Amino acid sequence: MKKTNLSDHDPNQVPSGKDFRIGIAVAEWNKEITDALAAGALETLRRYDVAEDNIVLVHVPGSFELTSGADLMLRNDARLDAVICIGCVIQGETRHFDFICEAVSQGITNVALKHGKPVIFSLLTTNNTEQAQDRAGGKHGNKGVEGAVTALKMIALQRQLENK
Ligand code: RBF
Repeated sequence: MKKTNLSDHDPNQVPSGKDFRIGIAVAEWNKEITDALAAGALETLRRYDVAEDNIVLVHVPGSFELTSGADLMLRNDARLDAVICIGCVIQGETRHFDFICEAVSQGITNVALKHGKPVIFSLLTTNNTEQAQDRAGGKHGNKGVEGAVTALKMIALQRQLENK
């Protein structure tokens, strides 16, 4: 499976992550998909110079836990500049899909505002597995790559605005 779609972003527009420290929270539900998204994010952080020691990856059971996972990471590691939340919610026959998607999108927003740091929404919300595969290294690229690029851009913006 192709893991990146680098045409999605212009490398010249991506800041170096040389002194950035970035967390990645990965949901274990739909693991084949979330592993591919995480691989895309990791590859991208390394490509833009984030040091191996400055990438902190944890797993949480499901996407619903991404919010508390990100909060725990930021509370316990003051040096983290951002957290990328990776999950995949696939529509089923019951209403769980709506509840999980709503909780995660709202939850991630709250965690970002509470800590004053970027928390990135790399959550696939699809009708079926094929749509998820298409976005996890398939024909629509890899949303993990985009999540990593977004984290780098948001950290750079924060530093620029805070004059660090
Ligand atoms: N977590 C996911 O990351 N993706 C899913 O597609 C998903 N589907 C679920 C369907 C049902 C009916 C339930 C009860 C949970 C599902 N979860 C899914 C797990 C959820 O994110 C969380 O881990 C559990 O609800 C425990 O809080």
